[in-house]
Amino acid sequence: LFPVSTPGLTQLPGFARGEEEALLAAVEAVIAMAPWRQVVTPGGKPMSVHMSNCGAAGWVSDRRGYRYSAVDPLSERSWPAMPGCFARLAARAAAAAGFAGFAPDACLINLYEPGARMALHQDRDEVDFSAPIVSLSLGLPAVFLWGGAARADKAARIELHSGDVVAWGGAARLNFHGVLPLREGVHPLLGRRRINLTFRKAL
Ligand code: MD5
Ligand code: FE
Repeated sequence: LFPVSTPGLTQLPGFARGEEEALLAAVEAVIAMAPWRQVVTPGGKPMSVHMSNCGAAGWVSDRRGYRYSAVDPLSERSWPAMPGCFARLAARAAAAAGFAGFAPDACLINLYEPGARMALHQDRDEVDFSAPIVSLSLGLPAVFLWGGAARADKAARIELHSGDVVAWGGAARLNFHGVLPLREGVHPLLGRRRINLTFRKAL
């Protein structure tokens, strides 16, 4: 495990350290309104990660496909508003990574318990690929797979810890990436969980 810098990928280790408790409280407030759910892929398989969203749009998946929706299919109401501490952190991190003026309109919240993983994929459901994506990790550490423009490109492994932020855009915006199965562990604040927030400009 080693830090990598690829064109378009910036790691900001510990960028949110010290804010984790406040950020977690904001996550829990969102989850009280839009609870965790396990979505199915268009192929019909449930993902091992549990998800929710906040902001003007949320990422959803079902038998019909992947897309952003202004409405939570569980409640049939708008997603919870993006907490101010999320939007501010995302904008500060994006600016530090060279993407000034980033204003996310969607935040996908992923919950990993030991064994949960995310297969190699591209994030391509957003309308405008010129905006970066900013990711915040909370809780148990995870090994992130950072691939290239083609699925077959060899992926680097990056360990992400609680409070780490990663931003990617430009030439790397459509790179393949994934998360290895979460290892067993207990985090002082989150217990047996990892929560990952990805801030996006979806619309
Ligand atoms: C996660 N989430 O940790 C992962 C990785 C997703 C998703 O991929 O679509 O919800 S977000 C961390 C990340 C770091 C650096 C680059 C990229 C993603 N990327 O190229 O997309 O729950
Ligand atoms: Fe992704």
